[in-house]
Amino acid sequence: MSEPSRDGHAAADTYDFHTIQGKWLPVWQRMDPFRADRLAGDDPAAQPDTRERRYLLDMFPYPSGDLHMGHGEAYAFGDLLARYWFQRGYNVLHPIGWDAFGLPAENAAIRRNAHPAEWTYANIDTQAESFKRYAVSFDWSRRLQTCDPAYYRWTQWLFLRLYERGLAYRKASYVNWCPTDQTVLANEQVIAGNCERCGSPVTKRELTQWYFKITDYAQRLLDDMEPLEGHWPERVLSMQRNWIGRSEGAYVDFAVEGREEPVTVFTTRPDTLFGATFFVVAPESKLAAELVTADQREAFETYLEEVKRTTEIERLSTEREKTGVFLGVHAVNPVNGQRIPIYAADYVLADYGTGAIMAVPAQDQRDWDFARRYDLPIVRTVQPPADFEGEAFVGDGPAVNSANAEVSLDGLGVDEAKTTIISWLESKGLGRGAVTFRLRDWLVSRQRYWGAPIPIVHCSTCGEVPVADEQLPVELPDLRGADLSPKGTSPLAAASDWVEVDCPKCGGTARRDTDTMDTFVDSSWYYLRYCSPNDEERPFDPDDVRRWMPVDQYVGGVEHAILHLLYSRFFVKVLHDLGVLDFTEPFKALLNQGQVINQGKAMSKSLGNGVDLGEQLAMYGVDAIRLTMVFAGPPEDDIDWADLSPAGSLRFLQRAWRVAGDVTSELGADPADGDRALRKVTHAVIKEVTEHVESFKFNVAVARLMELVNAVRKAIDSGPGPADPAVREAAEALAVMLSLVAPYTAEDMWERLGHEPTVALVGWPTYDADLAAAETLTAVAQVAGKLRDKFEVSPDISEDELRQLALASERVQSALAGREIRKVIVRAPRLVNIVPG
Ligand code: ANZ
Ligand code: ZN
Repeated sequence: MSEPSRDGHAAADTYDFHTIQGKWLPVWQRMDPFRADRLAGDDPAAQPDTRERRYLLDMFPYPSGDLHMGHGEAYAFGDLLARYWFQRGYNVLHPIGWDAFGLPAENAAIRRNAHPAEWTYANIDTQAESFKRYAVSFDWSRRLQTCDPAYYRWTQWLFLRLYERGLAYRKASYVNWCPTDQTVLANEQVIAGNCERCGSPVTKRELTQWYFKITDYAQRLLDDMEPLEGHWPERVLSMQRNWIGRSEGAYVDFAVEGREEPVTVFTTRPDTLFGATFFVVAPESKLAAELVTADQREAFETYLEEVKRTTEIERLSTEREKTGVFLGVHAVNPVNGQRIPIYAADYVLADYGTGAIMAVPAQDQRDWDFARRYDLPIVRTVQPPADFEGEAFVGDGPAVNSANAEVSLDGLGVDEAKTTIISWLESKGLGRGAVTFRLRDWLVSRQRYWGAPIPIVHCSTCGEVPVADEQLPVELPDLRGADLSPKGTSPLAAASDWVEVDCPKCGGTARRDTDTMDTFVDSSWYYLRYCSPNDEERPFDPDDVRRWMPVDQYVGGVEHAILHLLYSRFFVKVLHDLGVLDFTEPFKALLNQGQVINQGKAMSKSLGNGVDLGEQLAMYGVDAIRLTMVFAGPPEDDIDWADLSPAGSLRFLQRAWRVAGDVTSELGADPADGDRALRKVTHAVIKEVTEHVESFKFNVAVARLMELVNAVRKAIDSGPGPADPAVREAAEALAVMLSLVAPYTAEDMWERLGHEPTVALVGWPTYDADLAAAETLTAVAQVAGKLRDKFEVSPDISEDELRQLALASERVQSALAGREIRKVIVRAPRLVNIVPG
């Protein structure tokens, strides 16, 4: 059945990945082995697949072209885990779909003068073919595309559910605006002050936009992270925490001269109230416009124009010189009655806290800088230590200068001073303890074409009227040939036939909302749709969702650490509150893969260091590329393609494949009769690979497989020979374990070993604990030649380890009785002799 393995292999014994790929891909396609519920009968309700379920979710791709190296890596990891679960006999859900709406499709369509749908679906087809060739274990029957009306119908349905609960609403506000893409952006899409998509500096515009009220869920989004600890990367949890940005403090009311109602500020440091020497409001807030006196109006308006051109990042920077303008009015400090001037300054943001602050220059550096620039008084209310050299002192210390006739904070530490002043303010009705969050409501409307239309009709009589559920989907008008280029208003507005409708309520003339939803809305619930992708009655079947959700393991890039994960968590909580889900977190565990870089840098067109996945696959084959990705390092680390050797991976696969061909024992030969030394290696490797896969040390697992290949090779060539049943045992275990990373090679090995396809479902090899246990022997420790202690040690213990072990022994120490040690003689692995002085 097989040729000898020495030099000069026969042609039939040449490993050729092209042939192997061409041979197995169609076989698998016919077998369709990776369907969820595979063991269910024709009527799954009557005859369900009762195996334990596991849901492995890969972040679904954006169809921006063919798959790239980053995909190659991410899906190699996700597939490794899914295949491991298949081998363990779980009923695995491993679906795939496309996040298919969004700007890139629209921009590409404009460039090519084509319809976004054409570009999108063509890319999806390309990627789907590539995924199949890449042998990812997807359940293809569940494939979805968020731009399909059959999908976005339910995105719209979910919008309406949020709308009914008051969680989707419209408001006018200053919003992030990308001047290049001519669209608003969510805060989450502004990266370091620039548009996430195109990199242009983001400016502000006042617009009426749709929002999801994620702020209602801020505290729960924080609290519910607790069970995720240890299962999500700590860095992702902390990014979420920071983004939500919980602050404890107080609201304090300040009277303003010549104004009826007081102005409230939010402060995290109410203990510093006695040091508030001026007052600042956000320039673009309504309050600023109301407060400014006629004298100061012109200066104020000039300043406001300047501010609108500044990004949020610049505004908050502590480095930047502070600017502002006096508004001509004064506030009154409620604790000491002092008149303090009110400024508008851009370091105060309109949409955080109340958009107004009490400025305490002695304790806050930005206030300090401003006070210096505008020559305002600085009063210390926390005593810094004697050696303090900074300007504003933000540390703890006894309060000073902080007393009035009724309350004194002097001498108290920061925390105690806070509680004291908050109770005093509360008793006087001048303020109250409070918690705020940095998280803003999620701006979901976009003035672009390629997205799910917002299912609302605007009627001059009835106002906002939701489209009835039965009328969904509100399909995108075709707009073929229309001008989609960014104009600042939605291209949908130009489709007058589509826009003009009868009001669902009164029947009068009305207009459809012409905005589309942010694509993050589409991706906030796709993992639910996978559970029952073809349900035509509802977004998902609650029974199916109950069976599969929450996702057991989510795999994807850390670039989604905030937006996508936060939004998905929010959606699940809302749906939980609606009574449709019985859990509150969508993803039990998260694995972030690193990036594939090249020559130390992220791949980019301008650097010319791009590596093309398709070319790599053509050169080395799918298995060698997957193996290279997995072997490169821990999954979270970046991998530098320049440092890796796909050719080396290919050689390893050849060696493994030849081993399978060399086996000459009968199928089913009893391994118990085989060579014990090889069996020990095989079982130890199975044990370790199992542990490494479960703890995501995939690279180490691969290293163990390499060790196993070497051991069988040796056994074939110079050990017990190819007919020994232990050689078959090793080769079979190798094929099964290798199927997680190199499915084609493994399948071909399996056939060479005399089996039927598919190796992917034969079951994970088990190990015999006795065989897997490392061999130990007994080492002795002597003191002055007398036996004092014994240890069980590994045969390859080092001299150093053995010495340490002996010296740490209590018996040895008591035999030494405090005497000095003159000499330690170590003969690893069996003997240590300690000679006292
Ligand atoms: C007085 C004070 C004294 C403050 C002091 C800090 C230190 P976090 O922790 O980020 O929530 N603040 C409030 N609203 C603001 C806004 N709209 N724009 C810019 N800054 C604003 O910070 C809350 C603190 O940031 C508040 O506490 C306020 O300054 C400022 F020694 O009030 B503080
Ligand atoms: Zn109406």
